[in-house]
Amino acid sequence: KVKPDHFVLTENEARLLLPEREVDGHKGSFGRVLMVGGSRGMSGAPSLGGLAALRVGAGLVEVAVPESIQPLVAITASELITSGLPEKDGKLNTNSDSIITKKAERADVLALGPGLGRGRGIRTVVASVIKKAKKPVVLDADALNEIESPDILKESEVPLILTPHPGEMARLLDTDIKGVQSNRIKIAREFATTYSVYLILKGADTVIALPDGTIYINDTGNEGMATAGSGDVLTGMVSGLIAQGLDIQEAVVLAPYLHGLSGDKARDNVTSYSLTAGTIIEFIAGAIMDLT
Ligand code: NPW
Ligand code: AMP
Ligand code: MG
Repeated sequence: KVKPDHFVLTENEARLLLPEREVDGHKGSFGRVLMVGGSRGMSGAPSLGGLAALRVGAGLVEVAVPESIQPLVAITASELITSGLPEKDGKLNTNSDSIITKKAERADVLALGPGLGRGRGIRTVVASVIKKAKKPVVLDADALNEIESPDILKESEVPLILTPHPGEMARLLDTDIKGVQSNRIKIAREFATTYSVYLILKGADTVIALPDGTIYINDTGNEGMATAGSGDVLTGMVSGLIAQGLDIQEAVVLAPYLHGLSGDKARDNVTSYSLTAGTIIEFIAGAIMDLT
């Protein structure tokens, strides 16, 4: 019997994966997300991620950003808890790593990357958090761009979830985008198995690779989602599902499905032209309603 090359999550399977809501649950039972990102000029990214985590059902989200932009993030939404981290020139400085790992101990999952910006300081922080984290870590955006060598992923004691777009994947592998796009499944599978990580390789037909080499391809979503901040929303969604106690292999398959379905509902309401990351967040509720 030939083993299938990949799986595609069906609507019924997605329905079964949605985390249960205990009727007597409190915000602690629905999980806590620590979203770390942001830099001067990119305060929106971690805020979008944090709001998306709340919309998939996380009980509590703390968004930790460079201290000078904390007030900016706080006014984006009163539902978000915010905190300031030590910074240099509007980006996290190297002293922030120990504060991040300490804060993460009180959370169920840490998301690192949206809007972080780039530079040597960020590189040091990312490496240190990967080595010291005691909770699952979702790595996205500039946290991926500042991984000096993927070998450091092997030093982690916790599950790592990576959510690169093709540009970030190409940087991680020191190759070009064409090379990534021409062989998405093979590249995703090799990376996930070599480094024992969960990999979500984004783009039309997002490829999800589990550490054992199993592949899912996501068939929800549309071109309207090629819009600033769309990936930051996915980071929040996967983190919010992990915080609620979903197995990581379930969360990495369900999050892209729900993200795409939310994007499809957003398109049906505002067109693929006018779709923005904020609209995807608005339609997470409609996507969940379809599954409940
Ligand atoms: P090209 O050149 O466009 O064809 P970067 P970023 C490529 C934050 N944000 N298929 C792309 O290709 C993020 O969180 C903040 C093929 C280009 O080469 C990050 O921290 C926002 N190629 C930071 O900005 C809202 C693809 O990748 C490269 C591809 C930088 O993130 C916006 C671009 O990658 C944003 O999220 C695809 N599907 N997708 C805010 N409001 O605060 C991407 N590429 O240089 O890492 O830039 O993704 O914008
Ligand atoms: P990022 O580039 O990090 O903002 O992520 C973009 C998000 O939008 C990812 O989740 C992509 O899978 C999704 N996306 C981008 N372009 C398309 C497309 N043409 N069809 C479906 N999803 C897309
Ligand atoms: Mg992104």
